[in-house]
Amino acid sequence: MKCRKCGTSAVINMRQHKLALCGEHYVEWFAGQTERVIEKYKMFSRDERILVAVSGGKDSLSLWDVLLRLGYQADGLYIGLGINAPLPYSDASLEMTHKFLASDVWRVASDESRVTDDGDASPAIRNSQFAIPNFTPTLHVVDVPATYGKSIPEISREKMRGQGRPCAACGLTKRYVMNRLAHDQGYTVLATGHNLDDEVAVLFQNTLRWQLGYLARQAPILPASHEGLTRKVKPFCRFYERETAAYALVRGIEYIYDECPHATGNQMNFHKTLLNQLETESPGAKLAFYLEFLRARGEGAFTLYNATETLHACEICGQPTSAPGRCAFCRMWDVSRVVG
Ligand code: Q46
Ligand code: ZN
Ligand code: ZN
Repeated sequence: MKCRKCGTSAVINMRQHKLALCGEHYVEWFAGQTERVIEKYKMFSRDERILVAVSGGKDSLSLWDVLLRLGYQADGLYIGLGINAPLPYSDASLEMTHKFLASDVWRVASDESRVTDDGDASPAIRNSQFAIPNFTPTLHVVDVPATYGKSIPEISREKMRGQGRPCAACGLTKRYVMNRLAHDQGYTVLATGHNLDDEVAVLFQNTLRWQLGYLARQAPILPASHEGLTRKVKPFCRFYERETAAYALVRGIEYIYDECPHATGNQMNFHKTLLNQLETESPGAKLAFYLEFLRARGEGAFTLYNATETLHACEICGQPTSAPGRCAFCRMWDVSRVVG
């Protein structure tokens, strides 16, 4: 397979786009596509400070890398969940994140990092030059056990949430910490590395149960609906997982391959397997499912279910919450005064 642009050997063939590219042109195409998505959904501008949620995995580290190369002021947030059994997952993923920051891979040099209208990267991106001169990203680390006294598996066991899986406690804690830090540190936007496979699996799950409220809120951009909340964006929502993995590989980004041990056997992974079978039979099916959903959503198919709820300030931490009193986070963690 040859690169469509230069005829050298291709590193990836994207059947749904009928496009094969070599490493150099793939990295360029990937940055151009990311920029297009950011602009199409009006996610953020170069004047804003962006907080990228990083986990040490391929998606979040690739996202941080590409945003820096595109000239965005992107800092990182790593949340230590204290998941270190049976594998030292949290320790290893923090180490990968530090390694990325210490490496020079993200250090692009240029005073110009624009992507041209046809989606091609500027010569600056091609040459990997500094996107923002002298910009050094900050990594914020919030260690949950050190801050709140217990690891995620411990609090989950104690509160008996999530039928033996710590994911419910984990999701609630991560959402809270991200939002709180973004707000306290003055970030207007929080970017996550969710890829197309993630988004389609969630869409499939919500469709199977016709959870219309969830469908109404599933979007590449979720505006800050309330003071104290941050705009949430997913610039990789149109990339297949293999595309973000290929980007990390070509860019030489080291990342943690292991999934969180609690992800094994969960429903999301089962749905991903089903959807992969569909994709094999019909290349592009996942992308079409997602884009057609966004079209229907954009045409108002779920407007009825998009009610904006009245939020109250949590009496402990001040974060917005649906019911008066303590928010779900402060209740779960038995917080009686502001910590962190
Ligand atoms: S980290 Fe947390 Fe995931 Fe692990 S405990 Fe579950 S939710 S699986 S993305
Ligand atoms: Zn090429
Ligand atoms: Zn609270």
